[in-house]
Amino acid sequence: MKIKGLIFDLDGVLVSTEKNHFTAWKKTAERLECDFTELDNEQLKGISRVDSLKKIIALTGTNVSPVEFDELLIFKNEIYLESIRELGPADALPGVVELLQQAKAHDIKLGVGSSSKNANAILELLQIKDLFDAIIDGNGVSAPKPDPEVFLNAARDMGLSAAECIVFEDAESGIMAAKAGGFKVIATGNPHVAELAHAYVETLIDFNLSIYEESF
Ligand code: B16
Ligand code: MG
Repeated sequence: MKIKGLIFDLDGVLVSTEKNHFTAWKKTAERLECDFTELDNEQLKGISRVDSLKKIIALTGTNVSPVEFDELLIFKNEIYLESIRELGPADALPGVVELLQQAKAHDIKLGVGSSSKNANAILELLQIKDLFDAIIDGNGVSAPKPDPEVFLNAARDMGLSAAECIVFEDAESGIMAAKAGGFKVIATGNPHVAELAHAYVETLIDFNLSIYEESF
């Protein structure tokens, strides 16, 4: 099948902000007297801010009021935004810019499908936003990953079907979302989820489109 579009998850695929999310969630969890670990954080990768906080609260076995819930969301996002303030073009993950430029040169459409409500700001900091034909983020869906909506909306905005696109993901929730939408998925950057996807590349430097066009 001729591949006409590439759709990228943001955090963990285009840029390595998962550590920033982890640190911000850890500080938020401390307010709930919860000892939040990197292993716990693995379950949050790719899922929305609201769903992430629900999972952390479930770890504590307690309840919080709706007002406190909203305060915790704001607290987490403020720490996160402060930590990514100095992100710049050099922070795009290895192979990202080269792959985007190669794809553009071959008239392949480019999309972003991210759960993050900060996606547009991060793409601007990386100075790659203008390369994308479609950007769907956490503000543009009614059902977050693992629902396929984010990727289906990206493909729709690129004027393509799911079968014509490849999705790049680093998280279980995103891989499940892409598969549910009928996309071929390449996992990258996270060997823990390699088995769940159709293929795995350690970094985008290792991705060669012609190989996948033949095998998919
Ligand atoms: P925000 P992705 C996801 O982005 C992150 O993986 C996840 O850790 C985060 O909780 C989620 O975005 C929401 O992010 O708080 O910035 O709206 O991997 O789908 O690009
Ligand atoms: Mg991700």
